[in-house]
Amino acid sequence: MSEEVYQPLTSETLPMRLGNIKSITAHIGKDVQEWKVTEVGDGNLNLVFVVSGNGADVIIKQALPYVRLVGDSWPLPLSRSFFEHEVLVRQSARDPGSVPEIYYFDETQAVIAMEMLSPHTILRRKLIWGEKVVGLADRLGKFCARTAFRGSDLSLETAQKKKDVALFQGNFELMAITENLVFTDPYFEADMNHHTAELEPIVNRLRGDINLKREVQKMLFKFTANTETLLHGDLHSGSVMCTETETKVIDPEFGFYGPMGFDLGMLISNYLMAYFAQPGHRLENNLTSYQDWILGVIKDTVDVFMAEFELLWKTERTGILYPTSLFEDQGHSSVSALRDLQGQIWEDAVGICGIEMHRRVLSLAHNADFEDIQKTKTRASLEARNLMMGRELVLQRSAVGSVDQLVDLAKRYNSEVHL
Ligand code: SR1
Ligand code: MG
Repeated sequence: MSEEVYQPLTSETLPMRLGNIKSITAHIGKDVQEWKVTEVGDGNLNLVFVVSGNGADVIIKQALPYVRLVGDSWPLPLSRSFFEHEVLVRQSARDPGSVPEIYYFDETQAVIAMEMLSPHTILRRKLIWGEKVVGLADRLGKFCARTAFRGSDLSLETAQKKKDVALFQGNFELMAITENLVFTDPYFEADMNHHTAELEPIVNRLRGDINLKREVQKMLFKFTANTETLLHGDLHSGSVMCTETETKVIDPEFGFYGPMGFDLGMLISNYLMAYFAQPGHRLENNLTSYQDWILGVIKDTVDVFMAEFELLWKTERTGILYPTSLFEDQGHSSVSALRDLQGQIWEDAVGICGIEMHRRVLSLAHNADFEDIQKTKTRASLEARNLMMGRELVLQRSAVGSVDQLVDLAKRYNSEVHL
């Protein structure tokens, strides 16, 4: 008996290879002659096909055995597709409706078939175009809180949590990418790094800052050693799809167990980069109001996160941590313990936020928010504000005690000239 081998799909082979899978044809229709297949992947890693037929469209995502952004000189395991599917299942259970519906998964072929989100657009594009999304902060604040809480020892039984941590340690190649590209490469001249030439003086200053490197390493230690909860692992604005009123989270292949503030911090940093980049995308007359809207989204996201986390703390604390048997059942309030934990989550989120602001400008994978600004002098001056605020967030993360302080800092850096 021959073992099935992995083969990348093409637009031509896809109908023949997936045309007899009922959970897919139930959506597209059985007549593969009618299927129209378009490869739309523009991310860093995978093939993504939109398949249309007589029914609804379906997304087929297939992992490649290498990093698409770089080529086959950088191999990457297909198992990331398995982990992506595992995370999607958990996210869907922990925050129903937050992720696309999954129709089919094939581990050997590293294929996930899922709901086509239409007419959704990648959030990063909307932020560049100056479009608003109703309910964005509410949806993602709740998503971060529910997945953080319900994937942690506050909610899970000990065996369930430990087994799941053990399972996800297998996603180590993807964690290694984050360890290098996010936490390490920005702070020295790593091979694949690049940055806008005019930024050189700022880059030298950051890379010469030993305190900064030390504090980033402390955050990396948390990334590697703290298995607090199951995280999305790559929650930037390219991992979110929206209409004017609906928001969904996609692409959790970097899923890992880590600090509860990780997803929240990465999300905020991508809003901040969108905020700082705005002068490169629009004119003075609607610049300020759109920038204010982004800052409002950041504030509301954090407020929603904290409120939802508190609600879950009060209603769903069924795990091994802070059991009600030790607190409420003894007539003891657990509110101060909750506030301690929320403070720690916030501090971690602020630190991660600053680091992500650095890596998207200095490391390998940059953001279109800045990259789409053609005039390099303009781009560099905006990136400089972002880099310097990122530095302050990492170094002063324990002093940035609230989202209001973070928003005030953003306004200050947005008015400063660093280049
Ligand atoms: C080589 S992968 C580069 C980046 O793309 C992904 O979306 C992650 O953010 C990763 O760091
Ligand atoms: Mg991705």
